[in-house]
Order: sequence, then structure tokens, then C-alpha cells
Amino acid sequence: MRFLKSVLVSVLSAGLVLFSAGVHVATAAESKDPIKIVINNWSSQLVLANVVGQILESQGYNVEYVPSDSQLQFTAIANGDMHYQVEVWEGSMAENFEKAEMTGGLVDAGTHNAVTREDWWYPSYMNERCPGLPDWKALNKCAEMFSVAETAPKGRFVGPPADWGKHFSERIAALGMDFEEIPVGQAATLWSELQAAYDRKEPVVLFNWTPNYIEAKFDGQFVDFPEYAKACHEDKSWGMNPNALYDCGAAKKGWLKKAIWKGVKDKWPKAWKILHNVDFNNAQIAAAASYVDVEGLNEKEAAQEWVKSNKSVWSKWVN
Ligand code: TMO
Repeated sequence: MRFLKSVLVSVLSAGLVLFSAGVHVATAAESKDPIKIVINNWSSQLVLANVVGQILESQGYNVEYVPSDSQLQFTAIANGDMHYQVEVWEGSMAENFEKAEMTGGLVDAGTHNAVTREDWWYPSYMNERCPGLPDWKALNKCAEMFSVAETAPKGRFVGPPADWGKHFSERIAALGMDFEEIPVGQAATLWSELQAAYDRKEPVVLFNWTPNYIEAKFDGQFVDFPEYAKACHEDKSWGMNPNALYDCGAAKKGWLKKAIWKGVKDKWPKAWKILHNVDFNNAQIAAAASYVDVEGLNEKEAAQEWVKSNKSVWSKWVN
């Protein structure tokens, strides 16, 4: 009996070994070192980074999540200290992304289907109260309406966390606006400020972006600033203020890219392909944010949900 039991155990464990060898066969020749996926401080990025990580794990890879500043991350990727960023936004990261790409260490891993915009945004009930919106000059005429004790008589612009590289204070100065940027410490404060104003139909103008869950929950729109051009961020003489950069809005149809360390290609060749294939659209990104900001899941749980219910989407990236 004892003999039988031990035979059974060894047969079972041999089977287990064979089974796990089978699972890992695709990546047998590849490094077991963790692929380091960058995480930032807004919901969709956190969820999608975990989605990508869980997909890689399903293919036998080891994964590590590394927090980084959304501007400094590109040098870290170029140096091979971090390996992949799933959300590179044109409106806030193009310059540092392209600088790192020029060193050769960071590679453009392709553009998502999603079209993006990151800019000043206000609830639609302000259209009646401030005629001429969404034009920025009309907004500026109503500046005092947006003032709080801290900024009066200037209007308050509820700005993003400092590390998001937006240059909004420079824009305010370049365009001579009667606004002052008051940055939040974290993204969640943007939404609580919006909610508080929205509930009382009070004036508020804040930083927002699309795709995001906000557009499904609140009725509002972006402020139209002078049309974006690359030169606006590089050449002072460009635009309506000949002595300043940033006298323009963000791209209205911005790209969303992925960034990868060039060394991934030799170290994890199959992952290199998968990570290029990753492709999210607007609805998927908004839904990713909604799992966290509306349903209250953490990013790991949200990613598990996504991976479970979108197998037909990601199985194409893997094969
Ligand atoms: C990069 N972000 C979506 C926060 O503007």
C-alpha cells in the first residue's frame, strides 16, 4: 500500500514536471530574468501595465513592476534599467520619449489604435455661464468666475501632479492668461475636485485626458487653445507669443505609443514580438480606468478581470 502510494506520487510528480516543461517550452531558450514593466501614477496605465505583465506570465516569463516618474522613465528604459512602457502619451511625453529614442537604447514599439488628448477640461454647464467656450479667450474673460481664495482675482486651474511634464504654468504665462495653476498631489484629487464642483454646479476647469472613465460619468469638454505644433515646444518665435514656448494647446488627436528597451530583442525574443503586438483602443483604455476609479478594484484585480474577459483580443498578440 505504502509502495503503491509512493509509485503513484512519483508518477504524478513526473507528470507535473512534464506538464510544466510543456508550459515553458515556448520560452525555454529565453532568459528567466524578470522583464521590468514601468508603472506610473494614473489608473489606466497601472491596469494596462498589469494586463501586459499577466499576459507575459501566462507565457512563462517572470515579470517585475517598477514605479517611475513619467518623464524620467525614458532614460531608464534607454539604459536597460526598465524594459517596457505601455502608455506613452504624445501630449505629455513626446519630447523625453524622442530624446531617449535618439540614443538608440529605447525603441518605439508601435502606436496603439487609441487616439488621445490631454488638456484643460470643464463641465458642460459652464457653456451657458461663460459664452464663447470652449475657446480659451472666452475662458480667460471668465477667469474670475473660477477663482478661489488662494488665486483671487485670478481663476484657478486645477493642474496635474508636478511630474506629468505639462508646462501649464508656462502656457498661462505665454498666453497672458488670468489663471493660476494649482497642481494636485495625485490623480484622484483631480476627480474629487471635479465631483465636488459638479455636484453644486460650480465653475471648475481642470486637467483631464481621453481615453479616461471621466467622459462616461461627467458631461464636459476640452478647452480649445491655439493649435498644437511641434515647433510650439521648441521655438520661442513660433506662435502668438514670439518670446515664449508653450503658447499652444496639446495635440487634439495625439498618439499613444509603447516604448521598449532595445535589449529585449535578444534577451526575450518572443516577448519582444508580443510587446510590439500589444494594442489598446479608446474604449478598452477607458474601461481599464473605470475598473479602478468607478468599481474600486485594485490594478491587479482589474487586470485579472480584463485578461479573463478579453482572451480573444490578447491571444492574437501572443500567437
Ligand atoms: C499621461 N496622462 C494620461 C496622465 O495625461
